[in-house]
Amino acid sequence: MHRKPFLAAAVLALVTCVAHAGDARIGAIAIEHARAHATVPGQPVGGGYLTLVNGGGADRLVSVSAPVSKSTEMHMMKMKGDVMQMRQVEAIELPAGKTVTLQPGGYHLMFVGLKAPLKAGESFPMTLKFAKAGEVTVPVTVEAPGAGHGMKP
Ligand SMILES: [Cu+2]
Repeated sequence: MHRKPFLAAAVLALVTCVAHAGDARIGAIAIEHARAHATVPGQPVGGGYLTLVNGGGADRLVSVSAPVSKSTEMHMMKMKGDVMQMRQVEAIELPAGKTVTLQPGGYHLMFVGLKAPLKAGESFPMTLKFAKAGEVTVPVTVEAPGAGHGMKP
């Protein structure tokens, strides 16, 4: 008799844990852990990271925008000899059924022309546009660099 309410509470707790800030979904694509690194005053650009889980057919991320900067670019980091180089890409391919992780050292987003420093603990909306799935706006959480998920400074 007392078991049912307890079970319901346990399930609710589980659901709350799984869906954390920075998550959204559009069609078969799940956007997980959208985050940006905090910046210091005067820093003109900031980095953005997220995980794209594509449960459907091939798609591509074709544009990104956020109100925190003049523009938002998609970048790829690559080693050229022993120098880390960054270049802008037109789109990020999402192969069918694959997970693509945007993280320091690989694909990432750059908020170019920041209007104000990004402060840890704050969040802002970011709109992602996929060629097939369409547009979705996700909340981005600002984290201190190296706060568990990023590259060490
Ligand atoms: Cu970059």
